[in-house]
Amino acid sequence: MTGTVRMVRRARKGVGWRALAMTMSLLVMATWLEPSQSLPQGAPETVCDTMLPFHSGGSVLPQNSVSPFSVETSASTVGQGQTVRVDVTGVPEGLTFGGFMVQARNRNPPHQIVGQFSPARDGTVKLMNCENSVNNSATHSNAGAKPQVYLEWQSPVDFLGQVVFNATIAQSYSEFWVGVPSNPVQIVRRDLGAVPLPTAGPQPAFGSALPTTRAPYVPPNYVAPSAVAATADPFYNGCGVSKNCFGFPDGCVNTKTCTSVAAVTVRGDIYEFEIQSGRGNNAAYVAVGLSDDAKMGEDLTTECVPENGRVTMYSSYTSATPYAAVRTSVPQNSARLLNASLVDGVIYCRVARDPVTVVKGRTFDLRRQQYHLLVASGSSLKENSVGYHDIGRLPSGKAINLAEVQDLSGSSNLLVQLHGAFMIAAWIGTTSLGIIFARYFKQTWVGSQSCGKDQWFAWHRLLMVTTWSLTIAAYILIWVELKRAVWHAHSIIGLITVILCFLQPIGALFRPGPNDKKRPYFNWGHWLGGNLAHILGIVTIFFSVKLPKAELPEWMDWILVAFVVVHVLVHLIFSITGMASERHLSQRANTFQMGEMSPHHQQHAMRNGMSMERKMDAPYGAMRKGLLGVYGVVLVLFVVVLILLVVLAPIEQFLGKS
Ligand code: HEM
Ligand SMILES: *[C@@H]1O[C@H](CO)[C@@H](O)[C@H](O)[C@H]1NC(C)=O
Ligand SMILES: *[C@@H]1O[C@H](CO)[C@@H](O)[C@H](O)[C@H]1NC(C)=O
Ligand SMILES: CC(=O)N[C@H]1CO[C@H](CO)[C@@H](O)[C@@H]1O
Repeated sequence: MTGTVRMVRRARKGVGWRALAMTMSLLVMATWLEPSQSLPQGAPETVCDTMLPFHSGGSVLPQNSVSPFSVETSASTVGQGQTVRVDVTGVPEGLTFGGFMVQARNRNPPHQIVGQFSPARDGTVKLMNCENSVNNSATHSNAGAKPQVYLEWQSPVDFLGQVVFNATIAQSYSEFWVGVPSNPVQIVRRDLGAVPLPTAGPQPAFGSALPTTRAPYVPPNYVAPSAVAATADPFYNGCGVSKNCFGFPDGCVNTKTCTSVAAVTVRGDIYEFEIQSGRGNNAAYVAVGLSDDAKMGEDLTTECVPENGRVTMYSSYTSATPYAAVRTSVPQNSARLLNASLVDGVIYCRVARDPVTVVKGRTFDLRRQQYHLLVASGSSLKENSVGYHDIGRLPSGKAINLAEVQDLSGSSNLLVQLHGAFMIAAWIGTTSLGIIFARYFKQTWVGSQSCGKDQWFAWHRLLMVTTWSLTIAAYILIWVELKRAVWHAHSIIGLITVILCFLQPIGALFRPGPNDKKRPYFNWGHWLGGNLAHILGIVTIFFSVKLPKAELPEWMDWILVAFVVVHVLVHLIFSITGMASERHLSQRANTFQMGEMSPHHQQHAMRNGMSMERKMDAPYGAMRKGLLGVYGVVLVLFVVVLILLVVLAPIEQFLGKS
């Protein structure tokens, strides 16, 4: 063999080296392809490892171009110990090759060779023993030109995960490609997903090199290997080409990194749904829904749930209030589970659904109607149902005819997020501060005015006008989003808050003068309305955490509790300093007994908080201002964190849960 290489190398320098090399190529290939001839113990470790045909020291290098040959498998999922057909073919149909070597390797480190090729009945395929295992690599026994080779490979019984068939294919002596990969094949537990060899199309005797005229076998979802990253998840094969794919977070189909993803393939009247949960998010179920409004409720869903070591499929009909997915209302035979697997916590299933299903008198006709796709998954189950979709949920932005393959993006939650953000800014932020100004700062900054009004009043009015505007805007936004009234705790208490808030400034506009007899009624009513609205507003925000649409984390409750604690503490401190300052004031009044005012007059002035207090700040003004400053900063922090939770919802997608 060394001699041959030296001859070739020498010939290379000559003018007619190519012709000579061609003549030699058969001989050289035979050396490589017949390891038993040159090396009685089988191919050396180096060939098993490098898959390079020649010990040429680099004189003939593999081609850098995309291989014109591809390695295709009859299935992308196979049970342990079961058989898959592996085909090596030219991509322009009929392109022939002389030599090849194929082995299946674990797609993940340590990338060991796995499985076993079955011996060919007609002897056209030679099997090799690499890494001390029997028949785990295949090469061919004659170097004659062939358009394709069919191999049969048995998956190992002690392996779960993805394997890739890796091939070296030589078109001629000087032109060969190394590391030509197949699409990954998932090996799953046998009881969960076993894919038989395809029955469609001619079933050639395996292991045989066929005559040039035979059409190559092309799997239904064939994607040229060069178009698929070697590390790609096979779920995404054919997305946007032969199937509609949709998942969350939005845009994840393009990056092949979905937390949950669904795909629909339509072949005539066959509606096939695939769903898959993400790696590492411990889903208890993954579901795909058909919805005509992109909102939760009245959707036909298909759920895949691992139960007792196997994946089971259910159909449900959802309702939004109360949030539920009910199995009893859907005929469970309207869909059939074709395949399923659970590997490393990743749920996968493939389901065929009837084109027409009637649920509670409502017809889901997949041929005639358009639907939003809805993907959801959660980490818990309920009795005879699935738990809340805490891992995530996303409806597609538009309704589609399922048979029409297109790019789908998620529906925007912008209006809900603006509603939540505005309400938080208003009821956690401006209202809290505005109330503090009105209650504790009437005797601070006395004499200094802003726009002809006392400081406290100017601030109170500015903050409350902001609350009012944000609240009305947020209410309009949620109406635009929902286009109808909904009745649950959040919406009912929220509506009362909105009405109270709406009325407050109208009442204030018509308030009686400061010395009017009816003034105390206004003061009392305005105080009650304002504080009631504030309390109800915060309660409403507590209820928003439970809304499916808001997609908020449950621990947001703790941030709200922290806010309430801080707010109550601040009230307490202001009240205590207020009482202290009052005592101080009455002492001062006593020392001025001999002053220009009669004691009676002084007491009267104090009780009314009028003339005297208007002239100068009450004591501890600096402390009040300091506390106000600190509270202002703390409020801004609360508002920013809560708004981020609302705007980035579901926040889990940013916290590494996906
Ligand atoms: C004081 C604060 C809040 C008030 C007064 C309020 C008020 C309301 C009202 C009145 C509705 C019902 C609208 C209708 O019937 O058409 C509603 C719905 C809604 N609100 Fe709020 N809201 C507040 C805070 C929030 C927050 C912080 C969020 C968080 C994102 C939020 C999310 C929602 C959602 C998702 C809905 C629709 C519920 C559904 O789909 O059934 N709200 N809100
Ligand atoms: C390995 O392949 C050879 C033929 O190449 C066959 O005779 C032998 O039985 C196979 N061994 C196993 C364990 O399948
Ligand atoms: C295929 O084998 C070659 C040579 O051993 C190696 O460099 C390459 O990484 C392998 N590719 C895959 C997908 O396993
Ligand atoms: C476990 C399971 O449902 N396996 C199925 C996989 O799909 C083929 C058809 O494509 C069925 O025949 C298997 O029963």
